[in-house]
Amino acid sequence: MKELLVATGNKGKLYEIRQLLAGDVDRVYCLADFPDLPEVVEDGLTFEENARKKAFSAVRATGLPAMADDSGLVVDVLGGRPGVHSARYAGIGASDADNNRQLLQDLAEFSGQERAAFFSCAIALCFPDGACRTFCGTLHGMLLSSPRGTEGFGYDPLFLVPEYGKTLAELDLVIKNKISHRGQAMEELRKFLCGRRK
Ligand code: ITT
Repeated sequence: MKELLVATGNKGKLYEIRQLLAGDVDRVYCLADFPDLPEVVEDGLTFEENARKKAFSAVRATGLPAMADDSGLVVDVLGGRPGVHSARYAGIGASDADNNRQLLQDLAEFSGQERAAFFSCAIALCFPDGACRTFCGTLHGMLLSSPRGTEGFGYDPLFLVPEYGKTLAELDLVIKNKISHRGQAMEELRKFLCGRRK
């Protein structure tokens, strides 16, 4: 693919997506290249809905093909929260540290299997002609009661991947990108791009 706008304001996501796109797109643009794009209200009920909203808004404003990622953490014992509200769990403008603190507080009374959770990611790839495809991925794990590790972003320091005995913030990005919700969705997207080239 010649050019693609990655429509995310989240630096952690952008870094991961750039690594995952390496070699598949000649020119990757990001939102910093288009400072005047309109804000998107993320009021969809699903990750997929929000991803499409963000990607289409970027396509309309720039005329470029665009992809957007909507993702979050889903915790059964919290009724699926923070879910689509993961970025603002502790309130509008909350930092990753604020959200992690909120999560630990809400999970304080739960232990063992009750602390199971999964990350979910939907990536929408939309084109100026109105075509749009979405790709999804999930990663299951357990939530710790204190943070571990310094890599990654968001809830990574609390999210233990049992197969590795490490949190996502303790894993190398190469491994995170191989197993993560985002990595899986991007793998599907790359297969789609590969199919279009044939
Ligand atoms: P954009 O909408 O601009 O892409 P955002 O951070 O607002 O950025 P989302 O609405 O999709 O994005 O919220 C995703 C939140 O879910 C993110 O802020 C993290 O708190 C969490 N999250 C998603 N993927 C994650 C990952 O791989 N590791 C840790 N936390 C993650």
